[in-house]
Amino acid sequence: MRTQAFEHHEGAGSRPDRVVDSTRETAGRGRRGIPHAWWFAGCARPGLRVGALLVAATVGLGTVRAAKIPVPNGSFESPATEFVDIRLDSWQKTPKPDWFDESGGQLWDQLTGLYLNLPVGDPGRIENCDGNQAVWIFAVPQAGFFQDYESTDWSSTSPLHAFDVRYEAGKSYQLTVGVLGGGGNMQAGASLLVELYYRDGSSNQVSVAASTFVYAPPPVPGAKRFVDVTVEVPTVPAGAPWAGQHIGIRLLSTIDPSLAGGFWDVDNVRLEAVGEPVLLAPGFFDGKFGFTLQSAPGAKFEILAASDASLPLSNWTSLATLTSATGSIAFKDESPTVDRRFYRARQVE
Ligand SMILES: [Ca+2]
Repeated sequence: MRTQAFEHHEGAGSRPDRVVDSTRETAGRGRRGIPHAWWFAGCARPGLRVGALLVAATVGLGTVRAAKIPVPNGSFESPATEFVDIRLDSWQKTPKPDWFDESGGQLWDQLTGLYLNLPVGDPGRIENCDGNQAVWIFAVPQAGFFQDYESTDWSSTSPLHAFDVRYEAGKSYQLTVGVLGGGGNMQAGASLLVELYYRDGSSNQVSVAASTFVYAPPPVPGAKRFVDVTVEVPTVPAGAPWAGQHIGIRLLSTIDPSLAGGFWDVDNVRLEAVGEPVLLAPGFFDGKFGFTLQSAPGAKFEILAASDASLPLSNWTSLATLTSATGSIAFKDESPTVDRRFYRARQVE
């Protein structure tokens, strides 16, 4: 007798659900961590199918349901400048490669820096600049900067330990960066890497996920606007090498040397985490079926039920709306017991 099953289900939201768990075995065999009442109920009701628990994560990355993670100086507003400044607070510049020759007067340190956006009415103004300032990155191979727990900036030679955020198992992440190409007669095909990484045991920066933005001149020159480039890290498995490691963000010119020239404008580095909602510990409690909903703290869910899991969402019955203040909240179905019922938790806020 299969008494409980967790199934995979395609959600109605902007991304597919995850497999929550595989089918489990017969009740009455005793499983650690399952309330005794559940096993008693299961044995006492031979033939009862408790159906399936589904997680319909209608939450999508980048929606308001994601938790924002502050990135120190993510908008490049510091230090404040009235024109330009090659000092970047909180970000460590990539080291000068041996092949870069500073004898011509251009220093590696000058390939990145921040600037004050131009005033309203100036054709060079970037319309959707976040705050007052943004940065430039010259389209030279390996020019760029990064930030993690161990990184430094111009003001320090020792790690700042300011960006103290780790990849947490069960969560997914999205990095978003505003990028504008074309500065200084940049050539088509110039590329910029936007990356999330972690440091391995030897302190090497190991990529977890990355996007490469390739410049293509607009067919019709228009107002200057940043375009959001996103990098998504899928739900972190507990056994992933980056689970529990500090998050690192890197912006790097990956241009082919033959295309070198011009510069990128970059602004508004944003990082968000989404806690994967899961339904746990199903069982009968005082004769009523219930389970625990685990999610990101503060998330609000609607609990829905149906006799047929294939029914469209609009045909499911709403049982309750729960706000999970701590990230873990119990639910018990108080409605009359039925032979078979499917449940899903839909995040609504
Ligand atoms: Ca800014």
